Amino acid sequence: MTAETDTPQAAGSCCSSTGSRDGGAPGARAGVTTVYEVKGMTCGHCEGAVSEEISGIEGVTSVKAEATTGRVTVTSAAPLTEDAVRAAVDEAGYELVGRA
Ligand SMILES: [Cu+2]
Repeated sequence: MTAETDTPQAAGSCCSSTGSRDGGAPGARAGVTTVYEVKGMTCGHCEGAVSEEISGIEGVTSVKAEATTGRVTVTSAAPLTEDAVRAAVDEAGYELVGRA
């Protein structure tokens, strides 16, 4: 029962060592945050599975999944298509309901 999520964010640091997947625009650090509703998550493993798949979408910088609410907060450099998110959620074995 750990509440650990796999978010590679160093606390308060501007120099994270998470690699440089987006070699593009250093100005677009704020990005877009969208909350989605996902059906079927029941525990931390579910959260992890969903987070991992959505993290794989190009441009996604942060994912926070909550099984208790069914909400997944996604931050990305640019707006994502719902199809891309749906495909990722589907890949993880859950169902995207839509935007929360
Ligand atoms: Cu689970």
